[in-house]
Amino acid sequence: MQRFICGLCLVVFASAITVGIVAQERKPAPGGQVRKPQMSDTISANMYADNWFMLYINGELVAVDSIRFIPHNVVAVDILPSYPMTIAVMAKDNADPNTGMEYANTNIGDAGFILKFGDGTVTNAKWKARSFSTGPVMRDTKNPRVENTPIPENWFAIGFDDSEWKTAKEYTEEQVDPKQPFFEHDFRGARFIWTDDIELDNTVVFRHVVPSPPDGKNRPDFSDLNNQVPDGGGGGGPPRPRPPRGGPKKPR
Ligand SMILES: [Ca+2]
Ligand SMILES: [Ca+2]
Repeated sequence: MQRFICGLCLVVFASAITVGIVAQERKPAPGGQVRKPQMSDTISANMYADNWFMLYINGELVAVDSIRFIPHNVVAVDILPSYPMTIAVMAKDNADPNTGMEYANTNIGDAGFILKFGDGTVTNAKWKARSFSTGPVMRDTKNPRVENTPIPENWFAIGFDDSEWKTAKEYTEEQVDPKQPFFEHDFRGARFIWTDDIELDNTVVFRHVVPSPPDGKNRPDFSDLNNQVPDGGGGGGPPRPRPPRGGPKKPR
């Protein structure tokens, strides 16, 4: 009987080894194995818009200014870079959609946008810029009106053709007059940009392609991660039992 049990143990042991080998052989992912990205793979992204913006990177929505118009704020987020990196920003000045003016149609407001990423990407006159809403036309504040151009549906797409667009114009810090949060974040080397008319152009789209990391640092590309089994396996094990909702039932 004892010999029989030992024999069974050997069979089970050998089976376990075989299963282990098979599991090891199945581990590599099709198309090569990558490690899971860490926070150390991310870079910071700092943006300041006078007055509001939304940011797309490689066709995906990455950040939306959390404050519609005022107070002026900095939006700082972590991003996982992948190159070439297509950046598309829609920025808006605080302006009434019917008059192009702000503060109950008493003022022609001015605008401005600046961005810096931790890889050295900065806004400057190399970016493309186009206005899609301008007003008050001819600076006529007595009879203010706005001229709108339809914004192309795929303005944020990687392959969008902006070859006919003009480049952005750089503005000085004095011209834009950023408020305090701007000075609490790193924007060194970045320039404020807008179209040629920082007062009347109220809805503007910027586009820029970063072909490779400006700081020259070699970074893994995690953009295809969802199609690979990362190093260490893809799952987190079986799902944990969840506590019942609402707690224990009360007696009626
Ligand atoms: Ca304006
Ligand atoms: Ca403004």
